[in-house]
Order: sequence, then C-alpha cells, then structure tokens
Amino acid sequence: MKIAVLGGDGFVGWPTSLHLSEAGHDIHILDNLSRRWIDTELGVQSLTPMDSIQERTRIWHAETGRRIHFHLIDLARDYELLKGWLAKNRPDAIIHFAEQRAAPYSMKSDRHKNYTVNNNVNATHNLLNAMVELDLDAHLVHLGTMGVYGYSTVGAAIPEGYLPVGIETTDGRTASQEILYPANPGSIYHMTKCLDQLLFQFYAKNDGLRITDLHQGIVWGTHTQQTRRHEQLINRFDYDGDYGTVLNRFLIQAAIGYPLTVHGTGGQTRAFIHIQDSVRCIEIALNNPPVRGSRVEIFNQMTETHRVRDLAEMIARMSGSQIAWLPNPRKEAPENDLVVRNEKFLGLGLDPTTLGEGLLSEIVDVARKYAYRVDRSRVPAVSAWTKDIAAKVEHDPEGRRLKSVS
Ligand code: USQ
Repeated sequence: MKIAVLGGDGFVGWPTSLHLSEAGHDIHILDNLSRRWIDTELGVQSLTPMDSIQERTRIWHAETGRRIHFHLIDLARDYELLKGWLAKNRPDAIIHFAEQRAAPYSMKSDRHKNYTVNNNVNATHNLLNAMVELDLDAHLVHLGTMGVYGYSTVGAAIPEGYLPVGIETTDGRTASQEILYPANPGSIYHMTKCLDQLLFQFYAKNDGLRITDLHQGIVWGTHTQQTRRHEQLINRFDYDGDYGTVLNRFLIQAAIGYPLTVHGTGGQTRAFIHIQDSVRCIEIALNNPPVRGSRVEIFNQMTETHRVRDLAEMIARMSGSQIAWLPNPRKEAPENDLVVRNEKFLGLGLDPTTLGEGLLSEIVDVARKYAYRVDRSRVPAVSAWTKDIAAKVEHDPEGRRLKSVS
C-alpha cells in the first residue's frame, strides 16, 4: 500500500513508519517538524540523540534498501499544499498522528491552549475536508486517546467506543441505541481528541469516509525492532515535565538517581501499551479497514492498566530509588479504578508485551547510556491545570523552587 504517515517524525509516527516500510509498504511522511520546534521552545531535548528526518530516512535506506519519503507540510496551516499532495499521490491509507499530544503542554498558558486547539482540530478537519473534495477513498487511521472517556469508573468496563443505551420513548417503549461513549476530557489536549471524534462521526455519516480511531493508552518503552537496527534510527524519548509520560519518566528518573515524581497519592489508574505493540496495532488496524458507508471503527489500543503509585513502588524496588510524593499540578481524580475492554485487537492477533522486569531494565539501561543529556531542572512538571493550583509554588524533589506558571 502507499501510506501517508502524517506526523511520521514523532514518538509513535517514526517507529510506525519504519515498521510499515519493513513490511513492504510505500511510506510517505508528511510532517511540519513542530515537535522539534517545541523542544527548542521549551529548551529541552529528547533523552536520545535524534538526527534530522532526512538523515534518519537516509540511514534507513542504507540499512534496508527501502525508501521513506519526507514532505514538509503543515496540515493545520497549509490546506492547499496538503490537498495538492493528496491529489497527486492518492495514498491507499492515511495514518494521522499530526497533533500536539501532551496534556501538560496544552495547559501551560492561554497561548498553548489556543495552539493545541487550532493545530489539532484544523489538522484533522483539513484532512477530512480534502479527502472528500478529492473523492479519495483512502482508509484513515487516527491516533486518538483513552482520555476521551475520562478515567472514572462506574463499575463497568469501558467499551470500544460505543455504549449501548436504552432510551424511553414517548409511547413508553425502550428504544435501544449505540452512542459514542460520553466524552470526558481532562485537559485541552484530550478535549481536541474528543472534537476529532465528532468530526469523524460526521464525515463517515455524510461522505462515507472509511475511518478507524485508535483510543490509545500511555505508551511506554522507546525501542522497536526497527529502531534497534541502527544508532541513528533511534526513537525520541521524552523525560521533561511536559512531554515525558509517567512510566518512561519513572524509568529515566530511576536511571539518573532522581526521586520518582508521583503526583498526589499516585492513585490514578491508567491504561498502558508498549511502543512495539502500538506499531503492531496500527498495522492490524490498517489490515482491517471498515467498509465504505459503515460507522467509524473504534479500537481501545491498550494492553494493561496500572495505578501510578504501584508503578512507582515497583520501579523503586527494582532500582533502589526514592519516591517523591508531590502536590498534583493537574486537576484529576486523586484515585480511580479503570477497567477497559480490548478484545478487538486481541481477537485480530495482538499478543501483548506486558510490563516485565526485563523490558523495564532495558529501558533503564538506555536511559543510563544517555543520562549525560538530561537537564535535571527540566524534570519537574510545572504546567498547572488551574490558576489556583499554579499559585501554590512548591519545591521540586531536589529542593529547588518550582516556577509558578502564569
Ligand atoms: N503522573 C505522575 N507523575 C509524573 C507524570 C505523570 O504522577 O511524573 C501522573 C499524572 O498526574 C496522570 C498520569 O500520571 O495521572 C498519566 O500522566 P501522563 O503524563 O503519563 O499521561 P497523559 O497526560 O494522560 O498523556 C499521555 C500522552 C497522550 C495520550 C495519553 C493516553 O501524552 O498523548 O493520549 O497519555 S491516556 O492517559 O490514556 O489518556
């Protein structure tokens, strides 16, 4: 298949591009390199040294003989460029990763809220709009998030996208219907993914677009089979308070002897998936497109759930690290349970890579190797969800005063 990977320079986009290229597909990355600009804005860098996208694709070609093409296009701003590219290339499938993906970054300031909404919603809408205009019957696979559901549990498992409900009719019957599971975003970033869901529902219904939305949990790990092939194919690995996600942060913190930064009581339960499974799931979704005219296909892309403090305690035991119980910069339930259904991917052959000491230690080893690149002052999470929370200036686990976010 000819596949356009929008956002193919990012944390999941890059290993997905390599995986699909190795599987024999013709890969075209469309990316505006915004994630690299955000590193510059924040003054942080990936723990792992990343080459330019052109250099990465050159190395891939030298290693495998396969070409990955790169096109510098901003989906949110360059509608005509995007449309022109799609018209000329007419891909069989499009994978859409091209969104600002960090909740703390989206909550940093009013400017960051605007940026996240404008960027994410426009990128998605521009793409859908262009597909309709061009009569492009490509299968669109979108990377969404488990966070569209919220994380509270009513004592029932979260279904894969749709909730069966009974509605009392005016003549006293009960009509059954399947509705999108009620959206309950916990950040501006998560909210944009909820808005994406509505755009997908409309374009599938109105124009018959074939769309798969992947509700992914928190990704952990950094290497996949392909990124291991050459030092310069390495994936990015974020540790800072905005882009680092919880398990990867704890592993890096363990590697550099930094206290593990648990927010609040660490009672938040979240869904997780290893990066290798993430790219496999995307391939499975690509191989199982919905038929034209059917509703949006939704998968829960996660393999296990864990409570944050259990993860911290496990890594502390494994590494001898201390745990720092910090005031929570986010507005979220202090404790929640989470039960998630994921039978669809399992039924299509996903064999989950679950959290095991072997893989965790491998990640700690990667982190130790590049520990010299870590700026410890960028480890604390300083983006606060509300002005009230921001006003509580606290100290980081190493005794430094944290900036209050204005
Ligand atoms: N947390 C800590 N300590 C830390 C970092 C985070 O206790 O040092 C806590 C947070 O307060 C939160 C939980 O860990 O309760 C998860 O935070 P996270 O930063 O790992 O994940 P999140 O902000 O939810 O976002 C990440 C990705 C996002 C993806 C989402 C999937 O950045 O792109 O959509 O995970 S999900 O969490 O299932 O919504």
